[in-house]
Amino acid sequence: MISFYPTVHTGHQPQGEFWNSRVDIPVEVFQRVDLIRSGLVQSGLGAPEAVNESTLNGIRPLVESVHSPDYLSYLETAYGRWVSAGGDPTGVMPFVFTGRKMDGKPESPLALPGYYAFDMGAWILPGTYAAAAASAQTSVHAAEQLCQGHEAAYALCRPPGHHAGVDFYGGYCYLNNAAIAAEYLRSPARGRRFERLAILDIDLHHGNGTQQIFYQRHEVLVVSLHIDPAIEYPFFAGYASEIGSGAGEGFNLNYPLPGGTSDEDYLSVLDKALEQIARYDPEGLVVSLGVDTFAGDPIGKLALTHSAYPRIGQEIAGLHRPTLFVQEGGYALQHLPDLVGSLLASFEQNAKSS
Ligand code: Q9C
Ligand code: ZN
Repeated sequence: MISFYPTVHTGHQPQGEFWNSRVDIPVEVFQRVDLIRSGLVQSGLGAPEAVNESTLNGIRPLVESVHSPDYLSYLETAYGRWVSAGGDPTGVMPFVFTGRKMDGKPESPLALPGYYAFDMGAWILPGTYAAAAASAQTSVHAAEQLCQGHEAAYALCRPPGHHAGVDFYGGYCYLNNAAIAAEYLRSPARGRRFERLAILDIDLHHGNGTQQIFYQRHEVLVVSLHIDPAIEYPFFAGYASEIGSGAGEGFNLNYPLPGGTSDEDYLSVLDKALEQIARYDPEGLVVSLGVDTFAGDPIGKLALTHSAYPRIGQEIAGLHRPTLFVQEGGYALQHLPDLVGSLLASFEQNAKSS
């Protein structure tokens, strides 16, 4: 399977994440990229191609069809403004929040993170914007391959994207790579077009950013399987009652899962989700591929075993749609090569043989 990875991402290495009254050791580490790269090779998928861009040059209008220009220029300038205003060089992070309780828009660079971030876990460092831009470029390179006639492609994105919305960030995510790729597929610079699209999000966590971006639209069906937000991050979105609104009503489907969900239970819910996607009959599919559903994941609470992942790949292949895989989470470092590699290899095998 043709695949791509970003080279400019190691300048983004937050030293921590606020969680439960502590600063936790980060799990979204730069080593994830090289580990997954080796998994692709070991699984016989071939080595991914390097993406060397570190700006949004060439894709800015596309990215602005997902994120607001105001938000993008904030991300780009946040670290410099923070430090000039006396912010601690450890990283840009919010400590007073807007939202349901207050909705002013401050100008202080020390307050702005609380306007754009919804949690204290996605710090902004000097290299964060370049890394996020490189990650978005990676997803676009992979999407291009579908427009040029490939049946599948994989974007090894880091940082991940599905928690980032039109003008907010959080959950290790700054730019929504899957949403950007989806917009590219819907109106490519050249080649085949995929106007009716489905996004299937199988990361452990609910993709609240992706949900928000497409909530009022029916041309992109968003379907997500994730741990019940009543018990796990992101807590404030991902409930089954969130079905889309306006023209998008009925085009957002959430499947919250109980803690400890097993392979069999997960696969039967995935089956239902795929049936819904088949009914929608999209021209193409974008998979937000997180493998933090694995039992051994350090922050996960589902109980999938290794053998679930090839089965997931096989089930997705059964849709018979041009498919773009975009990497999201997954933090069990020693297992990442196998989890990602086996899912993609099984997808490829089953897509060919049927
Ligand atoms: N101590 C993604 O998987 N914090 N984001 C978990 C860790 C937030 C996950 C607690 C998890 C965000 C892309
Ligand atoms: Zn996740």
